[in-house]
Amino acid sequence: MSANPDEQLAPTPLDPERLARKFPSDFIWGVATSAFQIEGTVPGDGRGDSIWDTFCARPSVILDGSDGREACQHLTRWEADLDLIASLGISNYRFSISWSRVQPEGHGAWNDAGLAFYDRLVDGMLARGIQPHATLYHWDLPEALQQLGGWQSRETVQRFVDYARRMGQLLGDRVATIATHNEPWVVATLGHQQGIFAPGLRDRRAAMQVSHHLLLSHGLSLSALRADGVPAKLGIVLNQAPVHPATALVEDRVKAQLDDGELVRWYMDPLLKGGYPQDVLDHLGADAPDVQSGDLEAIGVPLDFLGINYYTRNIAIADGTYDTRTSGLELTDMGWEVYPAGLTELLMRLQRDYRLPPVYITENGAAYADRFEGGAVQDAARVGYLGSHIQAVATARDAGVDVCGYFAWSLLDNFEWAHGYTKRFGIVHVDYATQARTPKASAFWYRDLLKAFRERKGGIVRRVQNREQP
Ligand code: GCO
Repeated sequence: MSANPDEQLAPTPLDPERLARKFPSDFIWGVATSAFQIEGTVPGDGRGDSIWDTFCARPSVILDGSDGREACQHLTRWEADLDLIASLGISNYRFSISWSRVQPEGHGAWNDAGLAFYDRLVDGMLARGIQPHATLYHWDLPEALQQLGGWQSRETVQRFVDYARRMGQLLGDRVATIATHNEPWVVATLGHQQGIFAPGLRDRRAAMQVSHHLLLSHGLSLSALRADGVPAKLGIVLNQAPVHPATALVEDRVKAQLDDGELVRWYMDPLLKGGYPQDVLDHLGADAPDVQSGDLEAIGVPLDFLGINYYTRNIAIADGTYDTRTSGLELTDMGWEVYPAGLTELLMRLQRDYRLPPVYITENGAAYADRFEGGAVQDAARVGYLGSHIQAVATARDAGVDVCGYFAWSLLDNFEWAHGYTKRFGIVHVDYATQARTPKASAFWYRDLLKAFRERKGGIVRRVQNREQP
């Protein structure tokens, strides 16, 4: 039940004032980016290559043949970018650390210039009243570690723990949260099984071993950071979606169950239930990962928070592929269905099936073919997307799910992985020729929402009692 029953009669999710009142006063609003997608490089910055540099150099894997060398030049423009965040009234910023920038080979020597960059970045946020939320691994493994076997090798797990501890030492007392990994499913499945993301392997056995090593490195580094006394809240970020069968046919329903197992339960079960799902293990057979004794205990260490990235629902079809254009739903420029109800559905299902820690929506957003006209970008579709998904979060909260934060993806248009610079997810437009930043209408709408949130009266004060907030 909403505190203001009349609101349920007039659901206009785009009205900032009405929407703002649906959230408690301690709700966290932010915006997100990742290192490889925005930072770029400058000669002499000391950053080592990551697997994404190597991958981009392969012919035909990136849609526009681009790479991360320029990106948004955030490395040199970070102060103006933080000013921009502050000017929009956004008080939380989720960023990721490039491992090969701080430790070029992924083991051994540290790069002082890289350490100093994140040190200043975090201080720069705090000076502007922005809470930092760090992600340690957003897909950019140091290439030197890939040469030694990458995430297929158990050695990489220990390298990651060492890296995590160094970052804990450097930033752990100033950042609000530290997420170990961003979307391990993407790293394992798109990177090692489908081969469309770095490092570009097509080997299911490798992918599943990688998924286990990612989870193990999460658990071990989380325990190490805790033992080191790092005060930041510690967690992990998973990409999740409800999986719907394309038809009522039994084969599509069976496929949906398996897809859910691979996407959701494969990660949630070891983190929160102590083991991998049996149906997926059975399906994998000999491709199931080697799990050593003690691994599952290490992975299941309690989380301070769970980050969920949600973009769209998934459709399972036993034969062939699902064409989103047949759905009749509005599509984003990625061809993804706009399906906000899926976020509520997902959250309620997770709440039912797991003992959840506090949840943040760590990414949610949409690419549109924005037009820069008359010095502005009128991205009404993105406003609609964000508004309807924020409403979906409010609905899940009303149903009792402890969602305590929301981060829009993304602050800036940026390097969208295999799509290069052809897809624009930003609430701020980037002109790559000049690097000029122009807030889109969605940025102003988000600013207005946050302003209404800060100034609102008569909203819900606090639903979830007796819990420390990060
Ligand atoms: C993600 C990614 C982002 C993507 C976004 C849009 O974590 O999925 O973190 O890097 O840009 O999802 O595809």
